[in-house]
Amino acid sequence: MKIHLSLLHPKPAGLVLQYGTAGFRTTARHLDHVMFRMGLLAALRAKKTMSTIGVMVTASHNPEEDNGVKLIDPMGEMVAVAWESYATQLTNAEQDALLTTLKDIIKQEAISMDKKAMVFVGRDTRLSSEDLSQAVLDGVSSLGDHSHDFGLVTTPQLHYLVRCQNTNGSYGNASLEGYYQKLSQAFAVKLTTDQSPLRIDGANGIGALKMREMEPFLQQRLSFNLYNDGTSGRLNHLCGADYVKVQQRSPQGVEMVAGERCCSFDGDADRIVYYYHNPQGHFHLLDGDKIATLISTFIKELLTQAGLNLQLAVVQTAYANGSSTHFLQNNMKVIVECVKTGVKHLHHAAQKFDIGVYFEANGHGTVVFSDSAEEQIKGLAADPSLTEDRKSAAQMLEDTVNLVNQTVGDAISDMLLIEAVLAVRGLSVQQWDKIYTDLPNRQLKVKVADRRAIDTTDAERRATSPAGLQEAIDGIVGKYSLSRSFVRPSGTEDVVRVYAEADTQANADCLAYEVSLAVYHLAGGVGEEPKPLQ
Ligand code: 16G
Ligand code: MG
Repeated sequence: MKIHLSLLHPKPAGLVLQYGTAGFRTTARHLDHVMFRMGLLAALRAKKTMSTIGVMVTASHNPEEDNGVKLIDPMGEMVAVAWESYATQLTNAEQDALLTTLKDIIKQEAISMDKKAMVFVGRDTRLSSEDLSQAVLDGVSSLGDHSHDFGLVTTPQLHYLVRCQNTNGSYGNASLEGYYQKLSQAFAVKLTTDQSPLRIDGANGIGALKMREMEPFLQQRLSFNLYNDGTSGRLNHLCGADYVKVQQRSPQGVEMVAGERCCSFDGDADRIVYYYHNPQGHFHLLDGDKIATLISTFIKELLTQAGLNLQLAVVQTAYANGSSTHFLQNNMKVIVECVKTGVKHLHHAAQKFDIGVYFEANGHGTVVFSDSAEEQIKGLAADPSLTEDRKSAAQMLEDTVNLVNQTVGDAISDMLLIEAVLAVRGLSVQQWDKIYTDLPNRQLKVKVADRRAIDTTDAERRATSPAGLQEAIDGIVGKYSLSRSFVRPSGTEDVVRVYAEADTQANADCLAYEVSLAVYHLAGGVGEEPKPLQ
């Protein structure tokens, strides 16, 4: 290894960072050495798996000044959990211990160093991303390995490219053109003429750029207007999926017209939420739960129509609105599974089924098909003996398989699928919204001295420590109707998160406040005591 190259990307002594729920994420100033070292680690992972590995430089919905990095495994999924700790070790090794740490990993994983590895690198539109991705490339080349710099891409595009490369093109062509072609061909629907143009908030990020790039491939099959396209506004500032979801309001820079549907991407385009204003100007959000319901209902109906007996499940987290879970289980009769927060948990749970639809309420999600489900769908779509009805359902299922980015949640692909479902079913955004009514809910955060004081079980729905906290929450929840509340330590911020839902907004607010207070008192709250919401 040309270890001297690491001196060009020195680690600030004493700085300690943790590979969090979705990789490293912090102020861009602290990330140069991290990127170099993730280049090293990606090359090792590529040697170990004898496949191409991806490194995406992005801090998603965080402010412009931050940055981060995500590692992508051979099939386009997030890097294996066991390697997250190597990432942390390598990042935190002081300069003089870097080589030893690297050698330890090589030994522990019995990596043969003689074969050349390939690493794909991509980045978002942040100012810092160009230099930081150069640091990744330097890391790869210091081990004598090869890299391909895709430059500006969305996170899901890089996931797609990695999977294409490792499946010899059977998933698609490993180029951006291949991505646009695959998706636009699958988006074969003729949109009904009464659909107004979709308003897309690009969060002033990479998603906007890539929508522009995709436009010619869609050949006017989707009529859309792009806002916050990065030409003037700041990345994620008062716009984007996270802002819209958390603030429960439309982003700045988007002209809202009553009844017309809008959607927002996040800063690296792996999340999407929809929304509209009703005639009174009230904001209505269609989050990941609404999206999961729309997509799973569509797939379930197609399976029935096609006469295919495949097991369909929806995977959610504790944040899923209780109404959505109730609707899916009781009305749609689909299997619903609840897992811990974080895309990797949802993705793995979804892979256990023939067809797994997973979404976090925040708008990150996709559909995964087992190999056998894909084969059955493709076989049926090509069967000449089918009745028209079954044939059309089978073909629509086949288009769905090709339209979704099965590697990870993808705002562009999700948007096209949603638009296709709305068009095929002739649904307006209001009709989609009415499939079920969300329970009013509230999310709060509480600062505590050490958030590790909180331990949870049952997919984060119950707290096992500190002692007495769960009993306190149960007592408070019991005072409200249709109520539910849970607390969990954040994986991305130094806070404890509180979620509450109840029959009315006022009750959800009171419940969230009371539970916050219990956390504050029982889990070592610091700073000001939580205050009631007005
Ligand atoms: C990360 C996760 C997201 C999760 C969020 C929770 C990925 C790619 N992203 O952004 O899925 O919802 O963390 O944040 O896994 P929290 O732990 O701070 O609540
Ligand atoms: Mg994101």
